[in-house]
Amino acid sequence: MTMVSRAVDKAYRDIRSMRVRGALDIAIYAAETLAGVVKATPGPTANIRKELARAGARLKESRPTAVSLPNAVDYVLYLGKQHKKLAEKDFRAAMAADIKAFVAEQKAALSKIAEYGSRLIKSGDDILTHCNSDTALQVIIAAHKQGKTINVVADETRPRNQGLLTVKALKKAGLKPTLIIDSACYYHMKALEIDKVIVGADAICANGDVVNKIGTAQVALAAKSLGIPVIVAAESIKFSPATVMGGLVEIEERDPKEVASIRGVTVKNPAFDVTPNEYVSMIVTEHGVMPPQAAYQLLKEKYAWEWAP
Ligand code: RI2
Repeated sequence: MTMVSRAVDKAYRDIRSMRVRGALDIAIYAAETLAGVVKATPGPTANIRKELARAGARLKESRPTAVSLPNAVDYVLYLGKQHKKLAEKDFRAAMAADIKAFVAEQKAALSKIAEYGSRLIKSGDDILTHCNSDTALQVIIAAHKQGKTINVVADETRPRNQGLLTVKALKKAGLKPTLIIDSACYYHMKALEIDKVIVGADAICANGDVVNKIGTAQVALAAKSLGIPVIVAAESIKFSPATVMGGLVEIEERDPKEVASIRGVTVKNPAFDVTPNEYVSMIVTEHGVMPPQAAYQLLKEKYAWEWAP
């Protein structure tokens, strides 16, 4: 194994094992891994591009659902195509600068979403969140930093209990979160008079349907029945250009052992579900707050490079 393929293999395993997780973080990690490929692969330019394509394909295979991952990889490969006429040294420099700019753009998107999303939160709000979305958390933390009093309820999010990461992060930020079991969502929505549900996303489809951690659709359904708005916080890197062409987002099926191991019992463990757009009140992106039905428009504007000949 070469040094390059060892680094790509490590990134593949880090994402697959969820050592690095969260839709935005895996996109950034993939882009930075590809920057490393550009730096370490011997020239000429055509050879670096060949290695990039190989590494990109491998990284895309690590997890199937969060569309931010293939979007980041495809963008880096597109950059490679844009710079293909450059000689080796210039190619490396241009790619390094462009990938760095891409990563900075993703981080700036997160800050913008925190700013826009925080304006939707009022002092005194009771908020429920599901799983562990850094983007949703940054919205809540930004509102907290503005001095608003917020009560946050996080559900456990079985089977990997990522709600625990959420309450720890909120506690660290100075909030006093409440942890509940997944099946107590509806109960607490009523009992605590939840004002808003705020979640992240792994993929947003062209029609505004939201793919997020398993259980999100149930939470949204319960919220809808109680008239509670569901706010999705997601960078445009999580919008799926493939769905414009009729593609479907693959739902990751994880090891049943994460749930239980009982001889003779079939255990199913899908990691994500699809919340239909009618259960989503709004999506907060770095381009502003929009209804889910505007996803198509954002995709057409933002992903023109995907369809470029
Ligand atoms: P951020 C996560 O997936 C969760 O489903 C979370 O809601 C979503 O990605 C977005 O995460 P996983 O990697 O990018 O935990 O907002 O399976 O952090």
